[in-house]
Amino acid sequence: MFKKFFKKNKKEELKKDVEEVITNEVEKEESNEDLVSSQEEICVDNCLLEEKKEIAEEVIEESLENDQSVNNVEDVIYTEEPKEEVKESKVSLFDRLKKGLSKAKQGITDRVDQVLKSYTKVDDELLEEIEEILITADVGVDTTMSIMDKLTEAIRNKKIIDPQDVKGELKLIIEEILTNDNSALDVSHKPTIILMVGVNGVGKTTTIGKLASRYKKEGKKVLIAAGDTFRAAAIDQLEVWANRSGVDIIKHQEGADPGAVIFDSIKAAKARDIDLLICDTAGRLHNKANLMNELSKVFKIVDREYPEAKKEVLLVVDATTGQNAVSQAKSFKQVCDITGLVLTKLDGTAKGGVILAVKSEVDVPVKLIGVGEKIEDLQDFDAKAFSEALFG
Ligand SMILES: Nc1nc2c(ncn2[C@@H]2O[C@H](COP(=O)(O)OP(=O)(O)OP(=O)(O)O)[C@@H](O)[C@H]2O)c(=O)[nH]1
Ligand SMILES: [Mg+2]
Repeated sequence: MFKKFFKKNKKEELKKDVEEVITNEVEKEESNEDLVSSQEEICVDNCLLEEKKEIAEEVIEESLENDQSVNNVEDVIYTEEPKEEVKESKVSLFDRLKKGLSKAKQGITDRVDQVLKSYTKVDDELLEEIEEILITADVGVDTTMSIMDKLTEAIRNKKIIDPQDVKGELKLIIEEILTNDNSALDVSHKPTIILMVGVNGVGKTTTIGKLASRYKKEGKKVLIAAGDTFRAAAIDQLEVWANRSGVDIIKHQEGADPGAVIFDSIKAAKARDIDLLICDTAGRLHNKANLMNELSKVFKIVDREYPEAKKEVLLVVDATTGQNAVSQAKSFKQVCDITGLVLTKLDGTAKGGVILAVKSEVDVPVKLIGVGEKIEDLQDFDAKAFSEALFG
């Protein structure tokens, strides 16, 4: 009894020591920012430090369990290296994001850098140039105006006189616009149904394939529904993704009623005790009104037949279409209860600023971003990592 109490106290004490060493390391890392490390390196290093902390805590726990003493926590922290694959996954996710955003970086931050370098003081002319960059990067007029108001205010309040300090402020404002408490795609509820909507060609089917594969790997029972019965080959295309990710698909013939496909899929999901049902929908019908009517019917069926499921309606928009993405989001919002946005093809455009316009003008959180065609190129949206990648 006494021994147990002693062990518990010792464990808490050692964990506190670990926390202290790691916090010091993080602070050291961040204060080095301008000298030796890029933002990217800091972010990666901080992930690794977090990993080191967890490993050290595990080692301490195990040692105490086996009655081995731990005299120096630093020895544990610096000798136990994170596993290679952990290092690899943390590094490559951020690298992928950075690589995927390289065009957007050229279109926004590299241009801002050039402007800031050519000025010796912060004046109206400099601000006008930044405004122009934002507009041409598809940030949208309203959002640009709001960013510029905030930037001017920050410059005034913080008495910024060096053009180089403007970049940091701009980064903070952009991060704030993109931050949303609800940005994580949460599929932990059982069952969850995801309805993927959006006009043709934006990346709905590809995103479904990527998500199915991700959640299957996480051990979930996933089913996909071929709700796009309009476009020839849409069903086959989804089936290819289903086979690739090893999940089942419910499909009807081309031209069938999409409502019936969704109805059958829900029935199958219940019978097979599915965790996650992901439904494809058509991107194009004979006209826009038809498309919206059909979607409304599908939503009614879901509400009626699957009330126990948590519903996620993800609107997919293609970043390369610029301001069109904003108008699409606005019209879909009128008929669908959109719970999140998926912005695809960010890797293919220098005008990545559209993410700001969509987020602030439509007021729906961006939950996922596509930065390439590979499965790993669909990432959970993280405002901080996004702005680090864009500005770093
Ligand atoms: N570069 C890049 N390409 C992407 C991304 N997401 C999707 N694509 C490509 O975009 C094209 C269209 O994708 P689909 O998934 O077929 O689009 P959809 O919305 O299902 O289109 P419809 O079925 O016609 O309504 C494909 O060639 C995809 O490989 C991305 O994040 N980056
Ligand atoms: Mg499709």
